[in-house]
Amino acid sequence: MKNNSHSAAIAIALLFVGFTTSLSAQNYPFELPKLPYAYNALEPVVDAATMEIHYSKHHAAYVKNLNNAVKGTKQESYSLDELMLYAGELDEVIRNNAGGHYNHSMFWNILSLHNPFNPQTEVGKAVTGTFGSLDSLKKLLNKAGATRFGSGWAWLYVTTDKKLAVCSSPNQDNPIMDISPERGIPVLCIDVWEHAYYLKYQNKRGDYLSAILDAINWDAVNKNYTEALGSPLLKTIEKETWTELSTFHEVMAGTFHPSEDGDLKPIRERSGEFLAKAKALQSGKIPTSFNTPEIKKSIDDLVRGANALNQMVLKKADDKSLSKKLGELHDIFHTIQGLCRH
Ligand code: MN3
Repeated sequence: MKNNSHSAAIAIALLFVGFTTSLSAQNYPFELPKLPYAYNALEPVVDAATMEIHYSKHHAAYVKNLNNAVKGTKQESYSLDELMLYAGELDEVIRNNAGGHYNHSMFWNILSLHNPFNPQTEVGKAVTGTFGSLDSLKKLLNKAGATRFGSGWAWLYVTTDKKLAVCSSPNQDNPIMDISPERGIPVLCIDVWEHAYYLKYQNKRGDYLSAILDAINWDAVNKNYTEALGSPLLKTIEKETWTELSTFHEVMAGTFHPSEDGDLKPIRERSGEFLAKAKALQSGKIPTSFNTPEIKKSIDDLVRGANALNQMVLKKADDKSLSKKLGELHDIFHTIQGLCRH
């Protein structure tokens, strides 16, 4: 569960760094973005009829269904980023349509017949450095799209280590989503749903992929790439994928919040586990952005405190002292975790 403080924290974070990517910062009611070109602009790679149906029917339906699903729910206060970040907790209708809206909005923007690959740009250097050449990247994207069973997407995305990587996703999922096995910020996407190519290419998904990979707007991809590198969303994903932190967080939430209501039974039962999870946090790999002297010190303090807390439980300390100690540890934890989502 979560409260508005989390939304507020993200909003402030976005404001603070001047991250104004219109798509990510979007809130309910969501709107169909204007198509940045005419329906026939990508002929002969994408025929005008496919483009018109894809944009004005399919994408428009994702936006409409998303708004209908969100209306009157707590998710009215979520940004589009948050709907994807916490997709696993949300209604499947919201997950599918939020993904559909985000994915198609990016897709229209990264297509063009007039903005070829430039090895001198930031993304150009990263593509060459990571994959060896544009051709190697195209082969990987082609394979990712061709081997995705059923409907889905092929992705080029920035990982939490700020590297480029390729993956595919089913349905309308994408790497921002918490349910995705590959996490990061997408910079290029290819729709491999049949509705994206069937009129012109019929069942020949490989032909469609080869053609569309030659119709990428590399200026737009470069912009997506440089924005992704500095995006607070990437740091959020980095934190969310810090396994030892979320495991510790689970024990903290399950013991501290009952103690606030005067129930010390959970911490009395779980103080050993609490200490073990704090030690796991200390010995595990700290993600790059969080690997600072301050956070390392907080983790050390947390382990020391968890040890003391465990000793107090073993010596059957009274509720008041246990509650005080747990409160101190919760404060320390928050210097690592930032604002809680519960
Ligand atoms: Mn589509």
